[in-house]
Amino acid sequence: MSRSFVLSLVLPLLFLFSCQSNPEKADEVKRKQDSMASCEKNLPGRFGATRDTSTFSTNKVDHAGMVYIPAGEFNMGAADQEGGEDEYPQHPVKLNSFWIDVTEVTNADFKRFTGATGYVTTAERKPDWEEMKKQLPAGTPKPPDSVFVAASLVFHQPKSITTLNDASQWWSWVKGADWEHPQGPKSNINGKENYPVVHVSWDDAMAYCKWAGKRLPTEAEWEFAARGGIKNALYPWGNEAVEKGLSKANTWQGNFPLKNTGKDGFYGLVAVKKFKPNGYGLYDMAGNVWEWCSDWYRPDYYQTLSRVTANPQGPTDSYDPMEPTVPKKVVRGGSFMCNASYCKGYRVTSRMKTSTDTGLEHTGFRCVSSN
Ligand SMILES: [Ca+2]
Ligand SMILES: [Ca+2]
Repeated sequence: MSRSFVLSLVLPLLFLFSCQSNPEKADEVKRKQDSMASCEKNLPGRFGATRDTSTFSTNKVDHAGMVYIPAGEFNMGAADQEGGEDEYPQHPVKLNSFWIDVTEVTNADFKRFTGATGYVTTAERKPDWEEMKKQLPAGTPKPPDSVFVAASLVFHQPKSITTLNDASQWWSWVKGADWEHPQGPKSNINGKENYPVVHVSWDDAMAYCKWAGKRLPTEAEWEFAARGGIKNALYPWGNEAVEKGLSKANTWQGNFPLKNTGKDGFYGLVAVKKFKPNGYGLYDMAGNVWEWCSDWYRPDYYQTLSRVTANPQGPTDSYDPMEPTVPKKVVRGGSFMCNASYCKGYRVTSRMKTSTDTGLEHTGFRCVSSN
């Protein structure tokens, strides 16, 4: 069964918006409205059940490859006018100290994990209709069995598009795509040991963190770390626009998604540590891959935090107005596909959300530990 069938099956059930941005003021209003949705909204999730990891042995955390972030207080959320509605209001947050991985978790890291545990990722398993039903309107008929194949979402650069509001024009549901085959069954990760692992669902990331004796960062920890100790900057490196001066992050240059000039040196994913780290010594907090956080996503969460909040854990439930039936977790930092004309995910305050069972070619993670 073709991927287009799967997409045509699922996509019409959902709303099609984008987080397109535009420097023109008239479009800015629309951008802010659209930013309530996500850059990858309306794409099919994996609809898989969470895997039982209770039998995993948990390692003692190894601080090699991590940095210590001292306890502190900061203003979380956007102070400028460029953010999506979910980035406001800015509010004071106080955090305990923690350790965080210097880089995104790499393929080599993830291979050690699967080798030790035999873990099979969500993308490598067939979707489960019983789980899928929960995310679809009542009465949706069961698709043919041929739809239920192990697959994941792969980016392809289209020759033309009709609108930026339909992400299915550049995302394909590819049978056999997974972390070891990022573009499909004929691709591999040979020589890409230091690339960030991708096609990992939130469940996969949680399983890895558990095995490593670590955990996923809260959204607040992630933002605090991304800011690199600079007060109220827009990006991990400060306030200079990503396009100005030396390349600062692996993003997209040119007219997304039709043309990527590769001015930053890289068209797609790249090995970690190719750009200068931020003030805490953290690499790729902007760009390369989006990074899973532990928090559920709600666009109104910041509105509930008016006073100084200590160690916020996110809302108790998820709500994405664009896809109310689909539970979603926060992802942060943007990816190699982010561009000012479409989605400034590399802003330190930019929030995006993805369903917990979805793997994508541009989404990975890094871990933290409290001690
Ligand atoms: Ca790039
Ligand atoms: Ca990143």
